[in-house]
Amino acid sequence: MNIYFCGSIRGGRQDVNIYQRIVKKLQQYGTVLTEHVSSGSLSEKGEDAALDGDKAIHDRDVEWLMKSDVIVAEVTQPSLGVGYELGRAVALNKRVFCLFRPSSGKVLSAMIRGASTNSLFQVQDYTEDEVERILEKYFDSIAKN
Ligand code: 6IA
Repeated sequence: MNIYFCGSIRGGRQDVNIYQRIVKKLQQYGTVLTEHVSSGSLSEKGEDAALDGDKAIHDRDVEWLMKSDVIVAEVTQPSLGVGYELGRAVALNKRVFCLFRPSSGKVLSAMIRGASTNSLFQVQDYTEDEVERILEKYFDSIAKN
C-alpha cells in the first residue's frame, strides 16, 4: 500500500516530533512516499529548496498523491501546502484520514472539518499519547472495507 503523509513544512515545524511518530507507525502498513515530511533536518526555511525548486516539489508530490492508496494528514499546525494536498486528494477521490489535536488550542479550518464524510474523508481528534492506537484502529477499519 502506498501512503502519502502530509504535515506542515513552511507552515511551521513545531509538530515534527509527532510527524515522526506517525510516519514510523505508517511504515508498518505500507510505503510512506513522503517520509521526508517528518525529517528532523528539514526546516521551514528550506535549505534544500535550491536543489530541487518549488515546481519540481509540487509536480512530484502531485504524482505521488495520484499513486497513493491512502492520505494521512496531521492538520493541527495550519499549512497551505497540506490544505492544497487535501483538496487535490478529494478531487482524486482518495481515502483521507486527518488527525487534529484540540489540546493545541487551535480550531481546525471549517474546510477540513466540514469536508468530513463517514468513509472516504475522515477527521479524527486525538491526543498525542494515543496517536499509534488511533492509526491502528483506522488501518484495521480500512482493511475490512
Ligand atoms: O505549505 P507547506 O510547506 O507547509 O506544505 C507542506 C506540504 O507540502 C507537505 O505535506 C508536503 O507534502 C508538501 N511539501 C511542501 N514542501 C515540500 C518539500 N520541500 N518537499 C516535499 N514536499 C513538500 C520543500 C521544503 C523546503 C522547506 C525545502
